[in-house]
Amino acid sequence: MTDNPAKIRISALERQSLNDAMAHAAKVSQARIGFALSGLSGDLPDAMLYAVTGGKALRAFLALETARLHGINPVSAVGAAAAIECIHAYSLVHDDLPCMDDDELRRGQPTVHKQWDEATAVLAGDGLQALAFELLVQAECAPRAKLNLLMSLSHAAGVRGMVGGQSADIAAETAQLPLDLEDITALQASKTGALISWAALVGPRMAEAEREPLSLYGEALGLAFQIADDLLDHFGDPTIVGKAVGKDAAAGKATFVSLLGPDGAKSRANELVEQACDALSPYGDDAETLKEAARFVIARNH
Ligand code: GRG
Repeated sequence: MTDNPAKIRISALERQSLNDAMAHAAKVSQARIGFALSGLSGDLPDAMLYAVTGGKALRAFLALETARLHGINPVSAVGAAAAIECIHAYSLVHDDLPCMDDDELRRGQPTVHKQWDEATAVLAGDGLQALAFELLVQAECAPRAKLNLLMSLSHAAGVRGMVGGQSADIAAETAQLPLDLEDITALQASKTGALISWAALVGPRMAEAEREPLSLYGEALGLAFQIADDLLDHFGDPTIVGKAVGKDAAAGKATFVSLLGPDGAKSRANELVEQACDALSPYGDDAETLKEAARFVIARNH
């Protein structure tokens, strides 16, 4: 995990299959984080590395693939891919804590506070959040593009995005608010959609290009992803999903499945995937791997 990703061979700007592109995104983003932590030892860096290992690396893939679509040198985009995986991993570590979802399993492994302790989990999340911005500062792009990436990531991760959405979710659950479809859509767009949308905009932001097509793609993808997550919580096998399931229904939470029913949720997810794929038409055949990713997001079993 301490390889310098600049030395990892990254294929030129050719399109790869989704499987290969996601495996590659996981490898180079983890290597970049490992390199940033090299020379450190102890529970904290170990817990940070543990937290960024074993996921699908969907967000890193989106960052690298949209950068490829815009002709960005892959080595230049690795910092952004690693940054978004750090923010995502921190959110999962904190979400699993006893004061939030109180989960013991994540990606089929003990959660960070179970493997170490709560203090280490809080600090590993904090360390990953700070590291994300360090990695982004080191990304290779024009100063104005970098400022845009930094500002938009702080919006996506913060009170206007993921943290704000998580807070609204907890408040609604605590007060047993009867959320409707519009409320849930807005809440999830912040809680899970904002990071996915940010990742999908890495390419046009680095290239200072038109953002509209990938903005539409990211929004539809983020919502489809959340509906699929609700369906996995409803129907999924915990040994395959890698975490506890059935928690939303047990807590009486309003979700896309409780509001639309399982069949309604599946057809809404299918519509969103179609919308996401349509948004990519300006990119032609070169966007086929991003289309595959949209179809994967609702077909996945973990
Ligand atoms: C605690 C600040 C803070 C925020 C938490 C995103 C979030 C907000 C909590 C995660 C809760 C959760 C499981 C939401 C469902 C969507 C989601 C982020 C699923 C996990 O993402 P994947 O499937 O994970 O991309 P992997 O393991 O593949 O990286």
